[in-house]
Amino acid sequence: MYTLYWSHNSASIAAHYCLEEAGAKYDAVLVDMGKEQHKQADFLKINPAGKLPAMKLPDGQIISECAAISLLIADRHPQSGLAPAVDDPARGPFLMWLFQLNNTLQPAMLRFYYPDRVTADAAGTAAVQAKAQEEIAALWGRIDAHLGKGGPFLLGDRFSAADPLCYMLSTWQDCCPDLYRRFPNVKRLAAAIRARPAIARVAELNEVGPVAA
Ligand SMILES: N[C@@H](CCC(=O)N[C@@H](CS)C(=O)NCC(=O)O)C(=O)O
Repeated sequence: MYTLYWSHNSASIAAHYCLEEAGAKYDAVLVDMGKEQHKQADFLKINPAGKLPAMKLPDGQIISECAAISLLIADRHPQSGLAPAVDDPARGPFLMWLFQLNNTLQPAMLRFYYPDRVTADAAGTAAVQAKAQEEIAALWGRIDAHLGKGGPFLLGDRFSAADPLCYMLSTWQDCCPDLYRRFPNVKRLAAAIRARPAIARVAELNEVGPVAA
């Protein structure tokens, strides 16, 4: 049994989607970011970084980082088809998308949401956000162009654990207003993911406000 520590509309959603898609047995423990519970002593014992998601494995180990959790679930539940096998030609593109989303797009988003962590100049946060928005739009533009060549998923017609991560990030639109109008192939991916029954179950639990897809 896994234990996922989650909060509404946070980076826990992608891991949550993968658990549900895999049909894994898990408990979901709400750590309400709206109430700053992720900075309180109880949760800091689980993840000293005070960030979500975190997941306890059946052997008691705790792991964080939504892409790492997603990949671990995929590897431990191969019947779910969430990840191409290590010798599958699709494994390389799969890893590339998973890492690019987590390592390039998401950090640009975090610069937008936490600009005061990037500059010591309180007057400089608006410029940090403007630059982050530029980068985020350029990254979505490249993802959209890739999806336009095939899709609806990042690996073409093959769903993988990279797609829920992409969908999750596409719902964070404060940093990229009007994303689905500007990037219609991302919108198509979002609609295809949101239509999956396992995703819908988790999305309904997570969504605290309207999320367009
Ligand atoms: N790279 C990490 C990012 C985790 C992250 O920044 N999560 C946000 C919620 S979306 C958080 O916990 N923020 C609180 C903070 O940074 O203080 C991941 O993918 O899991």
